[in-house]
Amino acid sequence: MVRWAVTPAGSDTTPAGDTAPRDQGSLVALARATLDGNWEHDHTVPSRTLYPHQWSWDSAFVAIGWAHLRPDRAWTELTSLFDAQWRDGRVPHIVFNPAVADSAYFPGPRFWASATVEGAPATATSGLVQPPVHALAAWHAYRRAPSEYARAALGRLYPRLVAQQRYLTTRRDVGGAGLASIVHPWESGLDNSPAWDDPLAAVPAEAAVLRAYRRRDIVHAAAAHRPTDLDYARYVAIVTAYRAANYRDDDLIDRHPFLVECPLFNAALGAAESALAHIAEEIGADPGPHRQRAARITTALVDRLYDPTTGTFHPRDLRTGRLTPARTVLGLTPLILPDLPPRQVEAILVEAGSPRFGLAERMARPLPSHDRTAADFEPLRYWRGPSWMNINWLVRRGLLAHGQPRLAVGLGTSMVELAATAGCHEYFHPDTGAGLGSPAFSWTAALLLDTLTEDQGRAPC
Ligand code: 2M8
Repeated sequence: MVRWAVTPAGSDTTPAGDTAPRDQGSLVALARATLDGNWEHDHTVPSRTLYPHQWSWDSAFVAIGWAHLRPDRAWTELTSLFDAQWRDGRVPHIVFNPAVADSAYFPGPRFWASATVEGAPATATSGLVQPPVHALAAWHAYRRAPSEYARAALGRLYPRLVAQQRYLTTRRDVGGAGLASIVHPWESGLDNSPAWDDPLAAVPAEAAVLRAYRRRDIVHAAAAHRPTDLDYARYVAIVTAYRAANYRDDDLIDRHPFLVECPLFNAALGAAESALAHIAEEIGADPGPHRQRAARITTALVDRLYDPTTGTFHPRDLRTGRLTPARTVLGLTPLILPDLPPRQVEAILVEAGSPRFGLAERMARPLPSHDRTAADFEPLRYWRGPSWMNINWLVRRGLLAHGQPRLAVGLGTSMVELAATAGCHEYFHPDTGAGLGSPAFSWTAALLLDTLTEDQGRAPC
């Protein structure tokens, strides 16, 4: 069990008025209450207010948390998500709950109009995807709570995970170099990251477009923490272009306004193949092709997205052919690839340990989402500075995979302290640790549980 020094009550890191729990038992209880409160018959909503449907990569992280409390729900969560998989293999980034009003979230099911598209499921969904962390999560959840029931569920999920990979590695290989492209910042999961500023600025749009719609996010969260109206107008313009072509992926290079190879998305793609190799072995399938694909993706990621002059990974904008300049936390995430070459592992450790991110054996706060020293670092605006539990959890897995248990302990301790002090918020002020966004956020609870209850120095599954 992890031991950590909880910040004493009344210290300057305690947000005013917060009644945060202080010991391991009450932290587990808080995480359980958060997940229970967000459970919705066959899935977990990220947040009751801001995100009242099922989100793709949220469900993957959440399944890891359920594996600690109710393994049956871990498998129900992943199964309900994959029940909405499209015929081409894409796993939609949102699965809409028909019992929730269309107006509860923007853009809602009417906007996406998936029912009119051939190959879409009966349930309304978006047409985009999110980072494919599901195989990694399924394997992790299985290792946390193995059973006959879990093995059978894993076996049923396997062909669907394989189909998801096939979609991403074929139809989305727009650059033709073995990496998947994202077609919208929402597909990155780090929607508002400075990494997308340049490619997004090239998308024609006017904030006035939004007069035709009603943003729901700024009803539930401070507008100063969320993307601007102009960003949202561009988000809408990109979806409108993709939807007009029935979410098809052929000829994207000739017609789509946003096409980027993202380091996190592709690191997840490669790590998924490594996880699928483990799953295949467990259920009696052939792990060989997964291992080969994992190696190919890692090589392509290093060739295409590693910049030796900055010593970190950057997204590549396929519209210009250039790497985007911002040094965001995305650059650290290829560490989750088990076969990342030592040179890039070392470079990531240097970048992570620099004042930009502050990774250390003893660290006050987890990694921020953007370079702390950058002029456009914004500690309150989502994905432009605040700390997030899921990204820290992924980097921590990478540290364990690459033989850095002491750094993993430092990072894990800072993650647990953050939630022990502020609660299960969506994200956190990277300096004060104050909770931001939704106050009862599912993946924060799930990954807090996972970090809290594991032996921090142990090698990863
Ligand atoms: C955020 O994204 C949605 C759009 O998908 C939004 O801003 O409305 C992101 O943080 C994303 O990574 C996350 O999956 C989603 C739900 O938690 O919220």
